Amino acid sequence: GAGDRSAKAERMFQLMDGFMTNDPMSLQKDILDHVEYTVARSRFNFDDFEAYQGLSHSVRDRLIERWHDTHQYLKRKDPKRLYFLSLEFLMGRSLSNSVINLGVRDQYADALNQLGFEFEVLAEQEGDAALGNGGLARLSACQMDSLATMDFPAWGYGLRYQYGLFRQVILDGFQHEQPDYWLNFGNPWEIERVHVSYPVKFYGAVEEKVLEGKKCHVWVPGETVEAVAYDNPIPGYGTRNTINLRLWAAKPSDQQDMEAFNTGDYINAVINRQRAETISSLLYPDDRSYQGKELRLKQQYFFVSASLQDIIRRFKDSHSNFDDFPEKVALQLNDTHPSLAIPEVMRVLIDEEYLDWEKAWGIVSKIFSLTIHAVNPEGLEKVPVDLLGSLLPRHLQIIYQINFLFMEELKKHYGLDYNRLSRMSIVEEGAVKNIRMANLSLVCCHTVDGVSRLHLATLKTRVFKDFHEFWPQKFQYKTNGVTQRRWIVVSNPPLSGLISRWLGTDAWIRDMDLLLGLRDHAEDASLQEEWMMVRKVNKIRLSEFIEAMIGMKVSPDAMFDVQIKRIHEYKRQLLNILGIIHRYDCIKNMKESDKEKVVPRVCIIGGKAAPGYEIAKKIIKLCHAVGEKINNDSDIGDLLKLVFIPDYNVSVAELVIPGSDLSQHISTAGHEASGTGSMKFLMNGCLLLATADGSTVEIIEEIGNENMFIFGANVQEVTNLRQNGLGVKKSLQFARVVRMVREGYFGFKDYFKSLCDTVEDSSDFYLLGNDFESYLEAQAEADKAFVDQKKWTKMSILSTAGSGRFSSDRTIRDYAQNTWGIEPCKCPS
Ligand code: CBF
Repeated sequence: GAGDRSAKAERMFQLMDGFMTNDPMSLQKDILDHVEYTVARSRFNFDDFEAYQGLSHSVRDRLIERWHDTHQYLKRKDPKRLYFLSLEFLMGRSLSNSVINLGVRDQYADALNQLGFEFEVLAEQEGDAALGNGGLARLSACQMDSLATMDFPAWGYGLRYQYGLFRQVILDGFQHEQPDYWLNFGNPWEIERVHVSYPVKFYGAVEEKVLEGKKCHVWVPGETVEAVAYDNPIPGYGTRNTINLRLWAAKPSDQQDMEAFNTGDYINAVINRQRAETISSLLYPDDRSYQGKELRLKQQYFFVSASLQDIIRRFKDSHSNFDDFPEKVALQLNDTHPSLAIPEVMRVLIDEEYLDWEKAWGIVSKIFSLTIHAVNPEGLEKVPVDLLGSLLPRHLQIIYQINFLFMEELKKHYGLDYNRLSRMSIVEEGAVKNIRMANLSLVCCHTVDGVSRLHLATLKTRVFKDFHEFWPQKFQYKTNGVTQRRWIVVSNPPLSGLISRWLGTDAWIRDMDLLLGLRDHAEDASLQEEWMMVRKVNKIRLSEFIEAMIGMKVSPDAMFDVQIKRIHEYKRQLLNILGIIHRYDCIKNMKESDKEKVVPRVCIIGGKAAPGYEIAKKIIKLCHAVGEKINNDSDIGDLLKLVFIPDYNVSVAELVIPGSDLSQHISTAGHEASGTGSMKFLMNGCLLLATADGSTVEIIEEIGNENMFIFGANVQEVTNLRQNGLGVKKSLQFARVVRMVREGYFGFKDYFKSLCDTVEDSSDFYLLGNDFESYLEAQAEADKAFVDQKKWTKMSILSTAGSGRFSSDRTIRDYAQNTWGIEPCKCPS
């Protein structure tokens, strides 16, 4: 009875005895208990990895406590919640970030010391969670951190891939891909929720029925798969709020294959059941093209359907009808990958909740918003109608109906302008009929965001020109940002401490605009000295890492010049390598006495090429071939080194960025939607060598041209050059370095031919030849500035000082106010 229940609750309360404590004894006991009972190793005999496991389970307990409290509190308050749907989250490691956000980093370090362990050493035991490809996926992770830190009532939803982004192995300079089975040694940061699972349907047919005098659609599926929830608590910094990232794994459904079992085909029935798990088995490793793959479409619908069942169940727990659904639910589509959520909500509201079309549409048109991350119309997702119709027959009907009504609306506005109608239609006619996922999203979302100011201009004038003319009010932009918790506090503790000392507060960790205060001290000799010391420490750490990774010794006194990101023609790693060849060629042909004037450089390149992207793979090979030549040339010595860092990932970035002097963001203007790597370097006081592309345009406004090295054609010039047929005059220097590659100076003559062809005269789409001269000039400016270390240090301080605008806290605040309409909801401490 009720009496029993309250007595039980009282007993539980006594047993729980308030929050977990963080004194050294309690922490040590927790860690050792987990080593003994969770990891099942003797507390008298365990190694670093087991200590890491015990440690992370102890941290996880503290996360869970806050996470429960946050959910209880939000349940009681019932604020409007944001649901962030993304197919990719690049979380990296969790341990250091968690203890910093929980405010227990030093307590754990002390507790471990007394046990004879070092926190830093144990933190190195953790593998990266790489459930994403690049910028878009790491942005999602940063945004989750900001949502939690600023107390927004938010959930992330995604897929729990068994294989994350492939491991890059370099053999003889060639990239090879190996599977990343990241769950091999368990994942202490997730909580399996076996009881939180939903059936997801595929294939089959739609039957029309009349129920209580009303025509209804009943989807009879051909296959059902179960989605099981895995929860990942995301702690905010300086708050008790801890939000949830819920990732779905596919498991066979109990309803599946009963017939086969009954007919005695036991073996095949078991094998068929295992097939269900393939849906969440792997992350597609291409960050640009997603076209027409059945498994990819299944993944998209699988995570969308499970998430929406979960969201609607939560809503229905405290609401009896759907009238205030838009006041309680904001659904964010991270690119068009989750856009099947739109027809799915329509289907649930009409076929399962029996709302009529107008009412359902009224709701749908108020809840969805979209962020576009692509710049190219060719990069937008399309799904063949046949594929969609066979996998999701009811959704195809709904999409056709949305399109029919949309076309009618357009006709009222534009008359029978068939060209415009066909451009804007959700259905693309042609030899293969396709559904244009971007058009579907644009029709149904109340807001469409670009990721930088320049990107929005591109969307308005090029990619979605027609849509912008029709619905100008839908289009906004929120310049991307990154979280300073991970990208300064976790990855650069010496700088973090230095900033807090000079500002007299660590409040900048929640309010990055405070960094502006550093401007007042930029010329202060003692700050400059401390700043240089911190940079030196980080450079030494990076040189040690390079030596451990590839066995090469590099001098921390040289300028560390870094380009780390996915390998793409538009990101122009090839321009960087050709520039390095030019530098090498100059030193080689220099008089011995002139060599003294050369600024020694260590050029560092890292990044993965999509497995099927031939040209990108050739760029990696070229980097190795050139490195082989330069690094072994005794005429060159320490004046120039070229290092390729294999298997670039989040934790490698955490180490490389703080140790960099100069970083390159050199995409052909108009091709990078935003770019976020630049912001991480900027925060860490690294100077940028960049084109006026993506969010660099806004970085220039904050930092000032004089503190950066900007070069190359701007967007307008790129357009003009292309309109004039690319027939630009190439410099002799450019022709020479390309010829060196073409003629086999670095070996592999035949292999590099097609790579050289991409930059020959009229085929040089990314305009390397056009920008080469100004690139070399910018590089020469960087050399000049580096010689004057005082000047360089001032520029470095001013870079950090002006980086506040590029915190994801600012981005998220803007989304909350202007796109999602959500308010903070702070759980009491
Ligand atoms: O908006 C985040 C990032 O997304 C991309 O990586 C993407 O579309 N996958 C863009 O290429 C970046 O410019 C952008 O910063």
